[in-house]
Amino acid sequence: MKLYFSRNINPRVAVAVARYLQAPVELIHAAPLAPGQEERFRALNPNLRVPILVEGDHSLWETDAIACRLSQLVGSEFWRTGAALPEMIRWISWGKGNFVAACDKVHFERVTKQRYGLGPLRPEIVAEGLAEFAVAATLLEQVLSGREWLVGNDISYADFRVATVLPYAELAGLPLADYPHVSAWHSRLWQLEAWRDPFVGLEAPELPPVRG
Ligand SMILES: N[C@@H](CCC(=O)N[C@@H](CS)C(=O)NCC(=O)O)C(=O)O
Repeated sequence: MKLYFSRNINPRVAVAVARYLQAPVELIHAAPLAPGQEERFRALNPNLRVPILVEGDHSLWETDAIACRLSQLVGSEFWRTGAALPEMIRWISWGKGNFVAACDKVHFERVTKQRYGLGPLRPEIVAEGLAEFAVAATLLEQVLSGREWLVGNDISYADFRVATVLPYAELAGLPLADYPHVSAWHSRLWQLEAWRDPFVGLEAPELPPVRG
């Protein structure tokens, strides 16, 4: 089984899941948008994005689906299967539309665009993202003041998913320190090598530097 990844934010989550679960996958760096790669990767993912999990002649894309499959493969409750499943889906869904979306809006302007030369930073979009970050982080701060993890008493995929952009928080200038419970939660995640350094030992070129 092969998991194609790059060092960008979504594949980072998928690799972290694979490592955390010690899933039996071969981790292979890929760049589906690079010249000459399109034809090969379009067959695996018509969106030309990573991560992609290839199992026999079946390819699965979307980080959440891959996390679900890997957890299923190793028989873990990291992806909840019982009564807590709706709760986990709630956080994945909220994260995508709110906290991760806000982080990503700022990260895209300040980091992704500057890495790949995708045009000048738009200050009004950064301001909008920071305002949305404040709203979402305030909610998260309240929730995490009463517990260590988002779902029940143990870590779940929801923690990885909601934290998608946080490894790049400093680079993106996200004011995480203003939210001590959110910071403490991310510090707990950071204690896991799989989250802190998912790419350790892998052959994978560094991302282009952030310019400007
Ligand atoms: N919704 C998809 C998004 C996948 C995506 O946008 N992947 C980006 C990285 S974050 C990508 O493949 N970019 C090209 C690359 O990294 O080479 C998911 O959750 O997996």
